[in-house]
Amino acid sequence: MTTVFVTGASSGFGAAIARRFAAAGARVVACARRADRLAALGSDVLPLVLDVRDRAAVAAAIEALPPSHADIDILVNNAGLARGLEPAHRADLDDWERMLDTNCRGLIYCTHAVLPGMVARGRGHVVNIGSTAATYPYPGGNVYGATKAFVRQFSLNLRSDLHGTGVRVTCIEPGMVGGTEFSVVRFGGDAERAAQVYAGMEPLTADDVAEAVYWSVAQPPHVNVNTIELMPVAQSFAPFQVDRRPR
Ligand code: NDP
Ligand code: 8X3
Repeated sequence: MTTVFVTGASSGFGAAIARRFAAAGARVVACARRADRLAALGSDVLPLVLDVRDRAAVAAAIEALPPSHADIDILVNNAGLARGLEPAHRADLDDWERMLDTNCRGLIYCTHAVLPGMVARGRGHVVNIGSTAATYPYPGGNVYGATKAFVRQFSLNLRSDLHGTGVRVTCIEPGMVGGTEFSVVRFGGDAERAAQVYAGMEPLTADDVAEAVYWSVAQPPHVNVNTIELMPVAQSFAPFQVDRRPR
């Protein structure tokens, strides 16, 4: 039976990914900070209360997994967040640090703890949740987009390091996804402002992302899906901004 470790599983994509794998018969370890939300995933899932920003706690928690769940086959590094949408010159430095600590440091702590076991077993799959924000800048995206560019480049570099080990790496890069807490968190709990982000358009859903994760993992062992970028049909590209003010 496959063992899957999903970070950020108390909400949004992580909860959908945990449910998707549990429904397919996998053993799932679901990690996040909110225990009550993890418990709601049901008894098929092993809840793990963990703040991925805590380097020592991450190493200790993975070391202390029960033998039934200790050999992680699939690590889904999903825990992450955006804070603020201010231009860089007005942004809150605490917000920037929190994004770096969660989206970059948390992801490398989990990866570092899990990889040696995968390599020793000669199989495994690390799936990192990036974002279209890694590739396409937008006003106010500043550090959030930069953290997701880190996620993409780290994923590609992992592939180089893991060459010949049998361990696969995939980066999933969604555009706008509704129905999660992402925008509420970004706007500091302002649910009304968060709802405006998705007003009048049909975003992707957490289940769409979970399906992309599941599909990438379900490919035969000789296939490595490097990157999947997906967007809602209602989202596409705009031209560059040009400053035409008279000088
Ligand atoms: P949610 O806010 O709904 O979920 C985020 C999850 O991360 C929660 O379960 C939260 O749990 C967990 N989390 C946050 N901080 C920590 C931490 N320090 N330690 C452990 N868990 C943590 O957002 P989404 O599901 O929308 O986002 C999931 C991922 O997808 C993020 O990495 C996000 O950047 C990315 N993404 C989101 C998109 C979107 O449009 N929604 C598009 C592209 C990428 P808890 O608070 O209980 O710890
Ligand atoms: C989340 C998508 O466009 O809000 O990664 O940055 S976006």
